[in-house]
Amino acid sequence: MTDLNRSALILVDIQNDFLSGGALAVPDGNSILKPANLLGRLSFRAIIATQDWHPADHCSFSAQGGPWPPHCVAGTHGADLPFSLSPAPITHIVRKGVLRGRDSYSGFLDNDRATSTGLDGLLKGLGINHLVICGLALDYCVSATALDAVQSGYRTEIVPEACRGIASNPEPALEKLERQGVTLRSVSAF
Ligand code: VGL
Ligand code: ZN
Repeated sequence: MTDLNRSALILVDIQNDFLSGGALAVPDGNSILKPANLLGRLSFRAIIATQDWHPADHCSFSAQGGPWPPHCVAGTHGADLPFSLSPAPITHIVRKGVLRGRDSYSGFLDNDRATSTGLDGLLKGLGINHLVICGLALDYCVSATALDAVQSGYRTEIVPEACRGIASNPEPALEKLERQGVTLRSVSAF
């Protein structure tokens, strides 16, 4: 059992719109809920949920020329965490993509790479040096968050069974993450 005292669990964008029936549903996304809830029972120093949290006219939406259907509009059911994700252990919420003109796949930095969400400062303030990351979508927000975590100096682990991607084959995303210094760790290895 690892000492989780200086570790945080990062639950990336586990939101209704990325789950079954949502506006941008990730295939098989609901199967991450059970392993994510299991991880949430471990004694992490912090459990941080990121939320994609867009204004209704966000630049990433197709009506504004962006790549995605409207999703995770601030304050709507689609942007909420699902009831099936046990909210009790979540200690902090970090919202991203909150401004109309810029998107943020990573939980750390907006896609312009210039503006921070505040997550790094939050973690540093808590004395955290190790992150365990899971969520949706593996090939977008989970990957971007994990790569920034490595860049920011955290020991970074991904739990593959608690992630699903928009692409059906997770291997390319997982291989890229491993090449960049992310460790893959199964739920059963905690
Ligand atoms: C995401 C596409 C658009 C994600 C967010 O959470 O992976 N993907 N916005
Ligand atoms: Zn988004």
